[in-house]
Amino acid sequence: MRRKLAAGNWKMNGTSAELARLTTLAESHGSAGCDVLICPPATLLSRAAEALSGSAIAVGGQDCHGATSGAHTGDISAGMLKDAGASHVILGHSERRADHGEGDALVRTKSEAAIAAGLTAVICLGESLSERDAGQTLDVIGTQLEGSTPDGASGARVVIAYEPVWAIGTGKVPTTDQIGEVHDFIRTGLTRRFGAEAGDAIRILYGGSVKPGNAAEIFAVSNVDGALVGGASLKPEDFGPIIDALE
Ligand code: G2H
Repeated sequence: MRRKLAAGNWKMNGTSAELARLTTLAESHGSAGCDVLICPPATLLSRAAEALSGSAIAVGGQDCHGATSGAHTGDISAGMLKDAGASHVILGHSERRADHGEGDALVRTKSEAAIAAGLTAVICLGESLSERDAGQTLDVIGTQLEGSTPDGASGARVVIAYEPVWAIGTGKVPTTDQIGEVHDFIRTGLTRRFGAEAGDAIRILYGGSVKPGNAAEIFAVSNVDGALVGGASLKPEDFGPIIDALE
């Protein structure tokens, strides 16, 4: 039985002033009936970990470098994230793929680095609107899944997030049939590659305009094991009800 996961991706939002929101979230959802993860900007990571330390809410990074250390100005290694208090890291988010030209091979290298450092990699996949309109969704997802996921993936160390690019921050959400089709397809791909036991243990999150008002409907879809939430994770009054819908 896969434990559900509500993951918040703060993206490039938040300064010290917003740390109080984590204390509020810890008070209301510090021991929820599902796993809860907050991925703040790297600048807040250690203080977020401190603010959440008395709770079961985990903290994660939003990206890491594929190397353990060295001459990579501006980058952060997986080990550094772990040292700052992270247990997870989001990798291959479509905003990284678009803004920084990240491809599947690099995402896979980063995932391997994350796992080697003891982190759980939250690997993001998603098709663009033109790819969906061209009927290429499953081909795109299959290629990204194969190329971005490291060998030997396990439920403890890998989470997949399906995030259709056209649904991110737009308020547009796929139908439950569309979500179910892709999540079932990813599940089949995972069990084929990693075997029935490991493939069945890897959680598959949905991401893209998840809100308190649509969360329950999305979470009822087969093979949806939780959500990767952007905008609605920034405020406890929005993220709290999404966590409640998962419990
Ligand atoms: C997709 C998601 C979080 P939002 O990027 O990863 O963002 O919920 O704002 O669409």
